[in-house]
Amino acid sequence: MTDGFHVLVDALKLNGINTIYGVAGIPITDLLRLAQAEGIRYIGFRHEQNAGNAAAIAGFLTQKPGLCMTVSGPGFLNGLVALANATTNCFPMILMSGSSDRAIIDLQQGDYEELDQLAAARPFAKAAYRINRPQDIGIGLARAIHAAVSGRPGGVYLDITAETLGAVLDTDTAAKSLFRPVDPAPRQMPESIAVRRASELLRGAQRPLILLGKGAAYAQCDAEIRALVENTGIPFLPMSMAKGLLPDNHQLSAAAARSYVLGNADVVMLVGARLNWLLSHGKQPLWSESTQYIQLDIDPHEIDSNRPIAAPLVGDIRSSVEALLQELPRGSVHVSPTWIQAIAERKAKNMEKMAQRLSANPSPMNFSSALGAVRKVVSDWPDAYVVNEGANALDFTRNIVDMSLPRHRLDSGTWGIMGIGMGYAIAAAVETGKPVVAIEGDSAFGFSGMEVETICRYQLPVAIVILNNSGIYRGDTGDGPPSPTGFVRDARYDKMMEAFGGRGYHATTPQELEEALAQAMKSGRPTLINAVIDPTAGTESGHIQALNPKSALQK
Ligand code: ADP
Ligand code: TPW
Ligand code: MG
Repeated sequence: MTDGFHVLVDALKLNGINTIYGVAGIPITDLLRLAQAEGIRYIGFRHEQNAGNAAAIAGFLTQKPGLCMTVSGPGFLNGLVALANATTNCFPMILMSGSSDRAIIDLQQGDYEELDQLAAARPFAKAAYRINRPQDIGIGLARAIHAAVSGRPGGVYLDITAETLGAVLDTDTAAKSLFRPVDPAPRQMPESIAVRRASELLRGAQRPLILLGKGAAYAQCDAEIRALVENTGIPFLPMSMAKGLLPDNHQLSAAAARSYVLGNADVVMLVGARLNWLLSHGKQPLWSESTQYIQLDIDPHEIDSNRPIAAPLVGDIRSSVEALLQELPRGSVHVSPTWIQAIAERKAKNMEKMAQRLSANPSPMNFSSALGAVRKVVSDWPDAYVVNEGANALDFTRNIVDMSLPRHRLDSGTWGIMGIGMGYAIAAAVETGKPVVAIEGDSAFGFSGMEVETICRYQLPVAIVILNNSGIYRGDTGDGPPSPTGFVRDARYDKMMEAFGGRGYHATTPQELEEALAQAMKSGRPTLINAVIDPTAGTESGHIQALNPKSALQK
């Protein structure tokens, strides 16, 4: 005889799920112990939201669903934000939570950590299932995997009852119930007529632009995407998590001329990028009314979501890009030389302006002078992963810190969410074994800061840089009571890292910051650098101040 604990661990192993991110407790503690004993890597967190974020970004990096395990009730709910964030960002993950006694839950008789988890998860997940019997574990896991990685990836909730874990069944039935799904993320070929329509539009374009999104990064067809850009000679613009798909210093990058190219392109090809708020919904004044769009996406529902799409190309990005490469041999697209010239001029001007800001040396530091130092060290470590969140801390870093490899920039993404920092950083280090630099606003860091203990416990090569302006957007400078956005002045976040045996630095100049970060990278040890930024340096809401509602009375 065997039991649900063993069957579940066997099912995970059979499916190549070799890492669990989670927090222990009833009813999953023994499950985690058994998994670890059976060779599955277990990374234990201090809060389920961070474990969930770790699983989500593991999914983005590997194309396999990242797995987060939590206890019932509140532990499950703590993980739910991460599940919703994964779904919003199209990252494949599975949140698996143990649940209490169904008979008691359904009559609301007050069980320990009682909650109807399946119902609570449903609106936030791509799919949600419950396993009620040990002989269904194999099928339940297969359904979760299919849902997480097929089509547009997303977060899946898998409820596992305490009763199922403890239930016994004979080993023969158990063995027969387990299997590995065949081809859970099948290729989806675009229709040839759609490929021709898109190619024709590009061939007729004067001022074309390729806009790369994180769907393109997820698809892991980096060489094909690069060939498409280089063969056609079309300038490209990466969304933040698509940075590095082609290096930021690539000649065809239009990143330093962003508003000019968005406002003036005649044909824009969206590759795994949605026309959401991050692209002003394709609306004026950022965009021109006459721009025509080609959109490569795996999800047909995405097409025409914000503006009519002249040439939709529904399929997986690898297949669609391969088909376009066939239709568009070198020399078949005629990009106007004046378009290239106009972009080059704007780039040169903006890069010159940025160079001046980076080399200025105000005291205290501002975002640009601090990030000028960070930028140098990151360029010396091209295979390091960059995690980034905050408002000004996010906007300045995205523009200043160049990426040169695909999928190496992990940030607040589609929701603009705070709190992903330490979860993403831990999973990036765990999944890749590479060093991680987490560039954090002081507020952003606070949402997951307790995980510095986790980073120290597993001795991960994570260097955290806190751009510490003493508050959300800015710090308080007067003597009154704390404002809604101000924090304790002169806070020493570096001491948090020291509390758990990591290395802390306090940096007040770009030179100190650069030396500390270079040292951290060389050591590969858990490090936190408290970079002191002028509390008046930031702007409200960073670059998206216009999204703050204004009273009609003020207008
Ligand atoms: P960004 O924030 O970088 O603009 P989004 O998250 O808005 O990117 O868009 C990513 C898009 O990529 C989603 O619409 C998703 O459906 C799509 N996508 C994800 N994976 C693939 C894939 N393998 N093939 C095609 N499209 C994909
Ligand atoms: C889960 C709202 C957006 S940005 C931000 C908050 C609280 C923090 C900005 O301060 P920080 O950066 O990190 O110090 P900086 O450089 O501008 O000072 N709760 C969640 N998500 C979001 N986006 C918020 C609140 C917010
Ligand atoms: Mg701040």
